[in-house]
Amino acid sequence: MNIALEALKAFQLEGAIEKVAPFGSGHINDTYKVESSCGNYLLQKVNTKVFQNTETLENNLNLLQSLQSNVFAKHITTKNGVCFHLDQASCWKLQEFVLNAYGPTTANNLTLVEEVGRGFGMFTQVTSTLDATIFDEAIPNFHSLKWRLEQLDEAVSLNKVSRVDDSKKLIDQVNAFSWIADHFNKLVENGLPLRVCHNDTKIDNILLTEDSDEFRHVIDLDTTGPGYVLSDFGDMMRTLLSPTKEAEVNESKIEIREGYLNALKSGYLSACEESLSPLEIENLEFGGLYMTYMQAVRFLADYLNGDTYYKISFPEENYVRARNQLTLLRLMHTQIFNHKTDSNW
Ligand code: GN1
Ligand code: MG
Repeated sequence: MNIALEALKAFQLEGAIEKVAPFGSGHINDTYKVESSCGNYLLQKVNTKVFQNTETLENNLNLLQSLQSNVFAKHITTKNGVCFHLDQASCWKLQEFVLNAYGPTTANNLTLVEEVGRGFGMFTQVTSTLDATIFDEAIPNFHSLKWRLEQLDEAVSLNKVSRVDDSKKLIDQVNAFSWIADHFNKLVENGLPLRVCHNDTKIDNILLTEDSDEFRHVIDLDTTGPGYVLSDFGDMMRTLLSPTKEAEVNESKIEIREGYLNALKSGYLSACEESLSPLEIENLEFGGLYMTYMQAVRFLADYLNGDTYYKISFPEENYVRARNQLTLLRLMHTQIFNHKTDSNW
């Protein structure tokens, strides 16, 4: 905790620090809740093995803040007037801890799903005035499925920790869905626009008001940058349609719940329909396949590489996560797409 206390000294905080404690369940960064005599904050230690270019993080966050929108939680700047503080070993940022708000981890009713959709829809709407090309990718190729598939191929051929034989079933399932990448490329060729995306719209990255579940802020903005609407709508489908968490050990609990997709879509479009093109609106649901597939590929590659990227809490966690994404993908494909797509799908 000492490193966190030390880092806090760099920020423009007035009150005396009373308590600093680990908070949340992100897979990449370390988060702490800070209680002080003049308010509470969230301090984040950014994983600089993953986010190697902190200048890009600073520029992208400044671009978002130039919108002066309360769709985003307020960040506290350092005494030097920047958002990110670099010390010898780490990179830190501080934001206000929003009172009477909570971050959902699963969605258990349609009203909540609609509200999460509306919140991320507001993000799409408010950022639609910005030119996506003035943002840099915080992590190069972050949502390039082509690159993610190449990474998986490499992990299979290197077989660093001898897990390939036991993962054959999942590798075959990934190969059977490779048409998703081709279909995505066709959409881009047909004019799917590049826009500013959050690029990590999983349910955990939104704050809602306690009791009323009303949208407060979109959080975890580090991956914001150029992208396609399929990413942001698709990651919500991936994390909202089933009641299960990513590492659910009981695969049979994964399901696509009745009415959830409609609620999500209606909440999302209520906030941003006017800024989307017809091609984007027609293909929102394909985003669910695209993102769930990409996440399966990423978890599986990490498992085969020996768990070097995502935090794990039990040895086979990345395998279980990849298996679950593939199960969810199959359910989406049969239940959402079979009645509305041609036989090539
Ligand atoms: C990571 O940091 P966190 O837990 O919000 C990951 C996302 C994945 C997600 C899967 C920088 O998000 O891309 O979709 O895990 N972030 C990064 O839960 O890789
Ligand atoms: Mg994140």
